[in-house]
Amino acid sequence: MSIGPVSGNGISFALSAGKSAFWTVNTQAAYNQYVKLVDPSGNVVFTATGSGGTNGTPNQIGSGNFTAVAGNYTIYIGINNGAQWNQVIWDSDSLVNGGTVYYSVTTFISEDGGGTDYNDSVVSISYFNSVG
Ligand SMILES: [Ca+2]
Repeated sequence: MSIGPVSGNGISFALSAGKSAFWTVNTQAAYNQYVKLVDPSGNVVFTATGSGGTNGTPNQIGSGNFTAVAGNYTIYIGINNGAQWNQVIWDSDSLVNGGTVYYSVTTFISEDGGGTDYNDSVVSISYFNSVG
């Protein structure tokens, strides 16, 4: 089972310190989606906004990378610059072989309205265990 549904008004989670994390946000929604990631010190790592993709091909509204630090990150997922918060299902998972973690990803999917299909935005934050 995954976590949620929970409000997108601030979800706390941790990343492995020192990893080079890369993120993407995709939408499949008519409403203007809003995603903001805040680091443990309160600095905004990224903000992504946009709509589209309702034809079935998700619309990527942001991507990038950052170096993860220790502590809890907070992600906000909603619409219209945070005027309303989406319902979010999320989880972290790793690809492991022989007891070694090679790759980890935390994924958040959200629902922005009265639907129940959690297909309005998806955020992926992932990293290889090794750099280089
Ligand atoms: Ca939906």
